[in-house]
Amino acid sequence: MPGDRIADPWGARTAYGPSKPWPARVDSCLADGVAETDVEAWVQAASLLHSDGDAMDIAVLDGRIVGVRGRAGDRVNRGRLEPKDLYAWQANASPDRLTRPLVRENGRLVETDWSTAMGRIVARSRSLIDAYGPESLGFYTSGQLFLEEYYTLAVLARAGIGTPHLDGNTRLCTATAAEALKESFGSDGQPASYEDIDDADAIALFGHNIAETQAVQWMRILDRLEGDTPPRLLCVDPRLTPVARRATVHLAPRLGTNVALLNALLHEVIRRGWTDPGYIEGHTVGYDTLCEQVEACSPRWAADICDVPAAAIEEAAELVGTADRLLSTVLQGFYQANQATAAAVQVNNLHLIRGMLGRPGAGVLQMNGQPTAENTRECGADGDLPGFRNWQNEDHVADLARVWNVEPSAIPHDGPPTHAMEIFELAEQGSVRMLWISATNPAVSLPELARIRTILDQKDLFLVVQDLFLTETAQFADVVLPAATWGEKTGTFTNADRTVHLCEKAVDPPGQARPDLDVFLDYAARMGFQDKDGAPLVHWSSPEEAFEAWKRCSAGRPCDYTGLTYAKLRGPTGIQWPCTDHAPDGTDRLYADGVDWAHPDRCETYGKDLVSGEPLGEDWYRSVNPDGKALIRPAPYMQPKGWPEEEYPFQLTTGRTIYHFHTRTKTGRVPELVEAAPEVWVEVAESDAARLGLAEGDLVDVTTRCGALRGRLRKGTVRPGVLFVPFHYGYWDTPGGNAPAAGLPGRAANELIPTRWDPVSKQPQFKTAAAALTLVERAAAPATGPGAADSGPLSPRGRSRS
Ligand SMILES: Nc1nc2c(c(=O)[nH]1)N[C@H]1C(S)=C(S)[C@@H](COP(=O)(O)OP(=O)(O)OC[C@H]3O[C@@H](n4cnc5c(=O)[nH]c(N)nc54)[C@H](O)[C@@H]3O)O[C@H]1N2
Ligand SMILES: Nc1nc2c(c(=O)[nH]1)N[C@H]1C(S)=C(S)[C@@H](COP(=O)(O)OP(=O)(O)OC[C@H]3O[C@@H](n4cnc5c(=O)[nH]c(N)nc54)[C@H](O)[C@@H]3O)O[C@H]1N2
Ligand SMILES: [Mo]
Repeated sequence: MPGDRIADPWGARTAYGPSKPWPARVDSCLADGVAETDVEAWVQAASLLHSDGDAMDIAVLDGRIVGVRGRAGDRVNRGRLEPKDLYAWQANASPDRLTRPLVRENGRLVETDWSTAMGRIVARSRSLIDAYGPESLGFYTSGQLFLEEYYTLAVLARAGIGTPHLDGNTRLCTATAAEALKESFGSDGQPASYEDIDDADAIALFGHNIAETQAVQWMRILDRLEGDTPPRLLCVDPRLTPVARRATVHLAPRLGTNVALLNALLHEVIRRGWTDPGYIEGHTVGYDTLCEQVEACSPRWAADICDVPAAAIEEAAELVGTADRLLSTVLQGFYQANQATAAAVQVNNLHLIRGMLGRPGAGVLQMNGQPTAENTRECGADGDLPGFRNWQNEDHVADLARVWNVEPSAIPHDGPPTHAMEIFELAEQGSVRMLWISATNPAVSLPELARIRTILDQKDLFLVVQDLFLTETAQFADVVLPAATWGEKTGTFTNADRTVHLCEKAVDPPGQARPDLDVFLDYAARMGFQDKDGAPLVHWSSPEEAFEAWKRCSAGRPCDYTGLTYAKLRGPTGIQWPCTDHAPDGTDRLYADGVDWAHPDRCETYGKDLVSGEPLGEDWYRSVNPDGKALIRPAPYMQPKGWPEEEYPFQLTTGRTIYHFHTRTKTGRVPELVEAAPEVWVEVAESDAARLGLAEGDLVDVTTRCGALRGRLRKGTVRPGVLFVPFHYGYWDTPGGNAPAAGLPGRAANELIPTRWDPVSKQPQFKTAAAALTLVERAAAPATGPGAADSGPLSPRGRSRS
């Protein structure tokens, strides 16, 4: 095992100066008693526990996974791994993996064989399509499968069945990243590169706790901070995160006021003349409307709304306004908060008016969260059409129909794609009658869990769940399909800076578990989906063939994969798309010479109103942006719903710790990670705790209009008036536990979160609810914690936090 990477998650520094290559450092972790020389094979892979795409090799001995080692040559991590990567491979061998399909008989789930399980799904699909049409079927997938799997699912759902009800949990995760990119640049596609960290002289992190959520890129920032001419850091986060502790300027705004803050930053940048008039003139439209919008948004105006000193806002404006090479990153503190898309777009505006795009160190990363969320989006498993095609542009639909050899009318495109929150609503209302959930655990991760349980529990909803474990969600299923996972199947995926990695099969899956691709292929074959000439619609049978099929679909699109092959991806490093004959080594940055994909004939969307979310239409788009430049899209600040009130005086927010991934189906089965963060906790400001007479470690209840949660109190990391709860913890007695009984407090943060979403991206607002805090029981002893990651949990093992 490595040095204690629980207490020291980021490991030793390898300092470096600007524009130098980031030195390699190889991290590894092998099972106790196994030496590197014992390992029989090292199999190439990359991490599936965040969007970083850290490249690694899986160590195999006697047909078992016995550890991992970072790949020194890879552009993303140069050998480094973070704590979850180092330890979580152990979860593959959990004794409670699903090894056989299950079907519901007389109310109970019982083991069966694949043919029975798939037979039931096919019979139900056919009878529902006959009786109620294709729209009675819905699919809710993930940001954690492989590209080949999403593409296959998108083809079979859209052109095979013909349902518009297909979305990913990327709706909870990166819907706003995609939408913000579309609104500003006409198309999805990450502009910047991780290598911009090497060159930037200022890095601004907006609602992004990168230290805990993309810990390897934080190592890269830490290495810059320790080297010559370190970059200045701006952190915008209501909590004192590890990022905030290292920031040059930390702004801790009131929750949900991001747009007010950004408008004040834009106001100052314009007022002080820090703009790039040449770039604005040459590459953008809409600058004048922005100037009008932010004219009255002085730092003093925002100071009142955000409860941040005006002088600190001015300092932040100077930091971003005077940088020569500004890199910004945006994540869930924006995407899951009030006015998500409007706020994320203002960060794009900052870069557009400063001309900070497309060159080393200057760029914006509208981040992804999940490892493969980029692929859900580009393959069209997220509601949009594959290859960032515009569903409102008949030429784009016809082009897709050509690739699939179907009639354009076979691809549903007469309305906006159904988003996940709407799919659940349709299931609630009874019009979606079969819901197939793959690689996501909505009974813990969606808002308002009491409601989600009621939806999943409906007798008339035929529920299929494809997972590794009998999760909280799987317990409601009519059919449970046991899936193979990372290390047990082959496929590719793309990280947040467009780097494509190949992840190869290292060992066999347990029992009868099968790769998700095989399950989707089996379904397509049994359903007999055909193209317009009567040939099989899904005409591939292996991951590599699926990849080749996807390449054809991506050809000529922003996410062009035509220059990639599995053989090429077996090289020393992942490769960034677009990768073509013209750019055989991939493309480090998009938009080096202005924007490519915003032309009305090429764009992925004609834009939406940033307040109401209403589509603005082709005529509007053609009139404001006839030449296809980048769009500067202003937005007014709107006060969040769920603002504190007398009965619920706190603002609740939720998020992550470095030690766990999501609903802990993997990390909750790994001793090192469980021990580091065994239980849910509630963070409160020192001053609020003092006012309420609460001490560290006290057992408290958090309540909102939706429900209640019980956990131990932790003091000092959030701004006054805010509560923070990690969302990783599901039912009390996982695995296989029960939901909280009616009226009793649960353990999952989403018991507390109301159903509300951004009108533009439709991403749920997990980060603002009005809440109350009450004492249940005094702590028996002073609390302790691991102390390294400062927003870390209470731990029975750790040092005392003083
Ligand atoms: N260790 C770990 N890493 C992960 C994951 C994981 O589960 N565990 N999940 C991955 C996934 S899918 C995702 S999406 C990413 C998420 O990565 P992040 O977005 O970095 O993580 P979060 O903790 O959800 O939220 C980030 C910050 O938003 C702040 N915040 C809350 N409300 C507001 C607000 O109104 N304004 C501002 N400015 N900030 C606010 C919170 O205090 C929090 O520190 O992480 C990825 N990486
Ligand atoms: N309150 C609150 N709620 C949130 C968030 C928040 O910050 N606060 N964040 C949101 C975000 S950003 C996200 S991304 C979601 C995440 O929410 P979920 O996607 O529901 O969380 P996971 O636990 O990652 O669920 C993935 C499931 O897939 C299974 N799985 C893993 N690998 C495979 C595989 O190869 N095949 C199959 N078939 N199954 C597999 C796992 O066992 C697990 O059950 O949560 C969202 N919910
Ligand atoms: Mo996410």
